[in-house]
Amino acid sequence: MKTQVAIIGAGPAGLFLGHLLRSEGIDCVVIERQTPDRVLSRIRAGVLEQITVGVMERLGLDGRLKDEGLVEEGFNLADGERLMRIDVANLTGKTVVVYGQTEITRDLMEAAPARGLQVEYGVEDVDVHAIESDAPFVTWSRDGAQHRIDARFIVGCDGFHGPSRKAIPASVAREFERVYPFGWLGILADVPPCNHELIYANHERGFALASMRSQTRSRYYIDVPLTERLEDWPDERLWDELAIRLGPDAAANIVRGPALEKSIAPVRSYVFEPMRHGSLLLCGDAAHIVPPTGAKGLNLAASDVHYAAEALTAFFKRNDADAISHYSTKALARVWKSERFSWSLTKLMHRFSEDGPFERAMQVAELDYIASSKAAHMSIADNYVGLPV
Ligand code: RFL
Ligand code: PHB
Repeated sequence: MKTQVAIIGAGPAGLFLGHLLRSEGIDCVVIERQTPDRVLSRIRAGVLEQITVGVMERLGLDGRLKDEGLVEEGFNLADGERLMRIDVANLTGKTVVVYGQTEITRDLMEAAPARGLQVEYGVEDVDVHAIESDAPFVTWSRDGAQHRIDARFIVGCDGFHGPSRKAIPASVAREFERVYPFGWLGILADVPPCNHELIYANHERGFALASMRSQTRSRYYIDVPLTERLEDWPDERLWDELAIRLGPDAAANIVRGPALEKSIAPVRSYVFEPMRHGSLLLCGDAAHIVPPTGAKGLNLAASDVHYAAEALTAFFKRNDADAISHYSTKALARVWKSERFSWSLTKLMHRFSEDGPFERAMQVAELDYIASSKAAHMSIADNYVGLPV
């Protein structure tokens, strides 16, 4: 098979890119290891910046997002008894939207056939070849049959564990990594949220987050040591812990219900440079991971794809290769800013096992500063709502 762009991975990055390229009349094929049901069963992001909403609008696939998404004008930081509201809308003139990653993926997946976007699910043994040439190709298999896709570019949208990044030679690559000593234990339940805006809480027993998917579906997290197992956390224990960590006001409004999903996600900061080598570009989690504090991961995937689609469009429609050569630098500039924000909010809102009284005093001083400074509120709001692309 021959195409212009071969895309590996049909998560949000791969599907966004496939749709954007098709809307420009560029040929592409997406290949995905999992089945559609498996892709849709992964419960992940929930908070969308303007960039992500904007991509859905541009594709004309924002109907359900507009109807069902919850527009959020602010969010809260809690520290013991204190609750600070960051008035994002008034400070920045912008808002974020609560709409699950699962729903975005479903909207993109369902629109694919009608828009001529070919997605091959259930592929195995994906390998990328000849990325330092102008004729790279991807090989894969399914049900014992071998397949090959010849393309002008390959885009790795295959998440943190995918094969694309590994194809870039170690001699040109740099990796930056911070692994945190805890994971996020999340619960999804069909109960109304305890608050109409998100609450990030730093309690002496640890971190907690109250989030939501809709007026009737809630998403909560706490941090747990990496040694913890899901079996240690029956629903009731998790609800009890959330009630303590989120504080009495939120606890009074928590409605408990059986878990629809419960999982522990590792917390990591990671950046791979460069995000392009030869004819291979990387987008989303394939190139970087942020800790979930601040909700930046999916949104970064959307901004990478925005730059990549722009560069590929310039190449195929105007014969202009400049944007391809600048893709990595442009994308990384925004990636590093989101990495910084996610890391600083993680440091501010979690209790680290290695920290002592000094580090806690630093957290209190920073929270005191935020409480008393409009400039600090502004900076947090500016980052939370999403930096410009
Ligand atoms: P994905 O979603 O991991 O998709 C990659 C796809 O590639 C496929 N794949 C392969 N396909 C073919 N061959 C192979 N060999 C392959 N190997 C892998 C995979 O099956 C998959 O379908 O990466 P993508 O598209 O870059 O999207 C990134 C986002 O998923 C991620 O950044 C966010 O979910 C992070 N994140 C959040 N981001 C936000 O912006 N806001 C949030 O509120 C938010 N909350 C979260 C999160 C991530 C979490 N977890 C579980 C890590 C909350 C959690 C708990
Ligand atoms: C979520 O709703 O899943 C969510 C919200 C905010 C975050 C992370 C995850 O920072």
